[in-house]
Amino acid sequence: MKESFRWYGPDDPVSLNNISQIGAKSVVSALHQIPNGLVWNKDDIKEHQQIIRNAGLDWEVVESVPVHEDIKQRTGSFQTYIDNFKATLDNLASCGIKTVCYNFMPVLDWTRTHLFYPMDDGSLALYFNSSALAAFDLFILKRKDAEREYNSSQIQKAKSYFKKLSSNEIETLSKNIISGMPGASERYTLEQFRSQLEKYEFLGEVDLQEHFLLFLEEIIPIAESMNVRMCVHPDDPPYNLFGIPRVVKNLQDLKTIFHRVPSLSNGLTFCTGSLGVRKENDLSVIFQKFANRIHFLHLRSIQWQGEGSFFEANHLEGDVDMFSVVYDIIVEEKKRLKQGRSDWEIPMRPDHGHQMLDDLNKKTKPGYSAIGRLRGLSEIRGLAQGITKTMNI
Ligand code: DNO
Repeated sequence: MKESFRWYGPDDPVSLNNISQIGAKSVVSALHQIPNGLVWNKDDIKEHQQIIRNAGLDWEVVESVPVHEDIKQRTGSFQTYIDNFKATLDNLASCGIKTVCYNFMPVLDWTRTHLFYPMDDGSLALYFNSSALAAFDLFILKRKDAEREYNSSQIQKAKSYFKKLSSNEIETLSKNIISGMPGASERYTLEQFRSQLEKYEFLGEVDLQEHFLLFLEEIIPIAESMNVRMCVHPDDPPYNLFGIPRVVKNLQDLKTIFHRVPSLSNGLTFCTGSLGVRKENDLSVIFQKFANRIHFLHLRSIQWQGEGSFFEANHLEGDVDMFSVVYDIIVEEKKRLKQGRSDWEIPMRPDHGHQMLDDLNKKTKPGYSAIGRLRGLSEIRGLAQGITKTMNI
């Protein structure tokens, strides 16, 4: 695996020098300052790339080029945004950056309800509590017809959850959900969020999936012609939220996506912490099935809490079998090496980490503090070395 680390740009409290000391070889980054939908021009890309190079690192993967809402809804200026997306890929490729992560989650990118959930050892984790989400949906956002989405026991639990919240907690919960996550390209007020959701009133799962496939049919041939490896990030969490569908959540969704557009440029970001939230998602089966098109790895674990709730566990703990995941990855890399594939070494980043030790006293990006990710990367590095040295293939 090519050990990589996410860097949010010059304002990131975790510096490029920190990343070098952590031992990562390359950087995962994006031009977060450019509004969603606009073309990333070559000068801006080169400037960012140069900053990374000056620190002795490489900008290996883009995470993410955001997909504009108009493309997902196939309304308004969607064609212009698709053309802009293609132009951005072209500019990235001409600067030598050829692995591009993106997602097709409607309205919200990744979602958590709590950003500082205390663990027994005093570190803080990211947490998704389904009753908190329902409480927000039903009693704070007060979305029209929201109660249709939940059964009576879920509504009851949401009600008691909501009753215990102070006004500060209500504010924090709302902020976490609609404008709290690092890397998300959209931030909303309650009002804006409501009206975004309303736009999906007449869009079902089949429609959204078709919009995604049509997008891929346009983008992938261009990517292929430039040797760009696109890798869709699974939905996080991998189920529908707020009554709107998600279409990159399980084996069946992935089969549909890769069946319709089979080019290897149509690839996957294998995110164990996202896919792992659905118990029926067998990570090993998914990995084997799409191994040759996995272009990027997000390694982290989650601990199921029942009814769709989970917290982010330490990388080698929780419900993701990290040993098997890393084993599968190393087998795939050896296979690619034998096949002479130049992309045999798959870029991997330790995804998220607990806020711990000195980082508890710092302002860090939720999930992206240095020490928790350093712990994750180091543990995975050791695991990978152990597996490689004892493997007989
Ligand atoms: C969270 C991330 C997501 C991811 C995008 C990919 O930590 O995994 O923000 O970057 O969803 O497009």
